[in-house]
Amino acid sequence: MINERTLILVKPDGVRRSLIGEIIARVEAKGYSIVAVKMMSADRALLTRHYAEHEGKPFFEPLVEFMMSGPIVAIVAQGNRVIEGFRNIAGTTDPTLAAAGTIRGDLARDQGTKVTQNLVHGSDSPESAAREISIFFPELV
Ligand code: DAT
Ligand code: MG
Repeated sequence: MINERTLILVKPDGVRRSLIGEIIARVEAKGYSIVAVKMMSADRALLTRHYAEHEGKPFFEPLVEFMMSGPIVAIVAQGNRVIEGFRNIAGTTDPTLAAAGTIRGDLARDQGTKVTQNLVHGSDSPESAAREISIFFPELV
C-alpha cells in the first residue's frame, strides 16, 4: 500500500535508557517518514485496549505494569510496507534471539523479568495499525 502507516511505541525501558533518538534515527535511516510523535504516560485503560489480544495471558498484567512504569513515546511512521519493514528492523520479540542489526538484537537483552522488555512495539498488520493509531492518535483519524 502506498503511504502505509504503522504505530511504533518506544517503551519505558527505551525512554529510561535514552534510546528515543537512536530508535527514531533507525526508522528514518531505513527511509520511512515520521508523521507524528507524542511523549505520554499510558494508563491502564489505554493499555488494556492496545494489548486486548493478550488479555488473559500470564504476562498480561506484568506487561501493563511495565508499560505504566514510565513515559513512552508513540510514533506514527509511514512508507510502503512500513508495517513489515519496522517489524524487521525491530527484530523478534525475544531480545536474546533477535538478530544483530535489529533494534532489539543490538540494544536489548533478557532482564529476567516476568514480561519481556524489548524497547519497542510495532503494529503487526494493517488492521492492527489502524486500530492502534486510532487509540494513540485519535486526532489523526
Ligand atoms: P511483539 O511485541 O513482538 O509484537 P507480542 O505482541 O506477542 O510481541 O507481545 C507483546 C509484548 O509482550 C512483547 O513485546 C513482550 C511481551 N511478551 C510477549 N510474549 C511474552 C512471553 N511469553 N513472556 C513474557 N513476555 C512476553
Ligand atoms: Mg505484538
